Amino acid sequence: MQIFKPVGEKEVTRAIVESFMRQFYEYAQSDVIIVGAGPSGLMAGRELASAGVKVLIVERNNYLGGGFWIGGYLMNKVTVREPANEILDELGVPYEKFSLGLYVADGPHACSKLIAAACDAGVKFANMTKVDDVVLREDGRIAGVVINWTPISTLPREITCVDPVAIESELVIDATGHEAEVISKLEERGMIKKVGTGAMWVERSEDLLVEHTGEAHPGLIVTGMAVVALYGLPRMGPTFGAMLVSGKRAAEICLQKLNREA
Ligand code: 48H
Repeated sequence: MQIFKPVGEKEVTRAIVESFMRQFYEYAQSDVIIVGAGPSGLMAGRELASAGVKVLIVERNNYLGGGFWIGGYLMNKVTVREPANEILDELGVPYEKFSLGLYVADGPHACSKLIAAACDAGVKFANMTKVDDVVLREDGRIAGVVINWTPISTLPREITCVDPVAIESELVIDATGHEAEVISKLEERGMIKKVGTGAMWVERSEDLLVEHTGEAHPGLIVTGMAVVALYGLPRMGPTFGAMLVSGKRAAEICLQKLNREA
């Protein structure tokens, strides 16, 4: 019995290499590079790509979704506070009302729907790829990021010393969560000061996060928990509405800067 077409090994290899290289070549110049595929980065990517922007999300892990798979305390239920449930509606994520203004969804369902929405909108991904540094121009503006395969950073220098490569974009979004990794690269050069994540205060944190989402440095927009880490805002624990709303806000700011309509 032969169910499948007689296609051999070299064709499979060529299909992967050719398709990967074509995309990598094309996205070496993107409109917007988003660092981090957590909820804020995915949301920003989905909004931008829906508006016709060429978006690449760079993610150091193999899996996408960041902390959105798990709600808190290793339990896979995620919560959002009103009005972020409207974004769950938009994404087609089912949820239940727990109490006034608080909703609960299944982490895997919410996260996979958000990833699918980003893919459907046209976002491209470079996963297993770590941003190691930024590209800076003479006016201090960020013009791209320096990347390497994630496993390279885990190998001892005696075994490997592989130079990274750089990719360019008009704007970069730092969506790397608590670590605020892109911001940290500027901090290492004395160009910005990261205050560090504040103590938990759910009711204040989410509004403040959305309010502070924006351009932190010329060419660099910051979203999600990276905003909290940069400005020393209170944290919110396992509730994700602000990540989604902040991602949307970051996309709106990018669209204004790129002079495009949503
Ligand atoms: C490539 C990188 C790099 C790098 C990191 O942590 P995330 O889920 O981030 P957010 O901000 O979208 O969501 C935060 C949320 O998950 C959370 O932690 C909350 C709500 N906490 C509240 C609280 O009080 O603690 O995703 C960040 C992504 C991850 O997938 C990382 O692997 C990735 O960024 N990343 N990718 N290069 N240098 N650094």
